[in-house]
Amino acid sequence: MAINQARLWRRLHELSQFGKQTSGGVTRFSFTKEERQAKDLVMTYMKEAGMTVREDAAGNVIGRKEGTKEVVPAVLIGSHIDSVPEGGVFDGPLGVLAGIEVVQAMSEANVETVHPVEVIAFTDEEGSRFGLGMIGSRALAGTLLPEQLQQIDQNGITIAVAMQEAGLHPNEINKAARQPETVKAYVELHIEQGKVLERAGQPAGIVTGIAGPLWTRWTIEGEAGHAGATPMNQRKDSLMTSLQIIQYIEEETKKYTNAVATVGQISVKPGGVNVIPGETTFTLDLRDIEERDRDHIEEAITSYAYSLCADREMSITIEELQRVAPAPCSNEIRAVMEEACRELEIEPMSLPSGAGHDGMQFNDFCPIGMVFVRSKDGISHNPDEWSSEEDCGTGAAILYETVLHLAT
Ligand code: HGY
Ligand code: MN
Ligand code: MN
Ligand code: MN
Repeated sequence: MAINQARLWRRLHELSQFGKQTSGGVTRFSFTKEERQAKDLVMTYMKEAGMTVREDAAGNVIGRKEGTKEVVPAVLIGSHIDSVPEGGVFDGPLGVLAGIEVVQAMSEANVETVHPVEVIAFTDEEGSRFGLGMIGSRALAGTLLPEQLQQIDQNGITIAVAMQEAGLHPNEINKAARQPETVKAYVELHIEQGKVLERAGQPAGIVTGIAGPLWTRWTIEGEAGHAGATPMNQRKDSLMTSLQIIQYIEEETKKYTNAVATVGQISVKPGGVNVIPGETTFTLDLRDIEERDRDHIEEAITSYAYSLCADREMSITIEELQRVAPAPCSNEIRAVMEEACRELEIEPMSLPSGAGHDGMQFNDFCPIGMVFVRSKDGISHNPDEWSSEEDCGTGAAILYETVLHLAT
């Protein structure tokens, strides 16, 4: 196998040092010192793989290996190196480092491709800091809206200011946009982050489509009051009302096979033990492979929430943070990946992705394909996230065969 599995494994753990927490998890948000250090190390690896390296106007780190033909579209291999808070070692970096490994293995085997091959570490795929994910892939695909750069982090810093502080020029971010004719295909290797492959005893699988995330922030405003002196029927308790809404969200979502709903953040004001919460804010991450099912759930929970707040004389605002359409993977690339699996004597297995990925931004831009490798106990976004060295090597080998086929 052309892939140097040990080198891939070593680099995965070298990269994880930046943002490493005492828990063993990784916290590496976009436009921070630790992300800069991680980007610099990725650039070093890209150079070792013989690629020319640049950073575009969105902060995407891009390595490029030329093809034998000049003006032909490139095959892009991408993923991300930013993380969630206390995330794992593999979510994102596996895809970037496996892409570099594919190119390095080709160079070392003197394999030439007709099409150029590019490896991209996209800026801020997770959205952990600003609530807007996939900033780098949106910029490259030309789907980023200028007003989205005004989204703020928990300290009130906008994406634009954070970019400036990182030495980037947000008002020039449109320069990161690529023309569709310069891209032949986009492929990504990623950990599954679920239990499907593990339960099937499969090291790797081929993604059929990517569920679309809808992120919203809900603010319920009631009335702060004395916890002891206010009878239950005279309260405007924003937290109790929020909990009713959240309960309804769970019940409604469970009616749909592939739908998932997560309230990841919640906060109350003023936050005193003996004070009825006057204001409650929570986030909702709602996803489905089928956009119309996600829409049905959104309609149902929104109308329920508005009528409950009206009954209780409370106000409610729902702010949309990001709405990404579900993305189907290309049948042609899936067939290439299935062939690659067979060449590696792996029974091809297909599965949907509940997690979002940068490839979604290329939905209307170019054909996309994704390979998953098995996640131990399905754990991810957690310090215990784990995939074996062998499975990472297998995923990289499938990626190698796929890129070789697409770029030749
Ligand atoms: O949220 C997600 O699905 C991905 O981890 N960004
Ligand atoms: Mn993730
Ligand atoms: Mn990821
Ligand atoms: Mn991804």
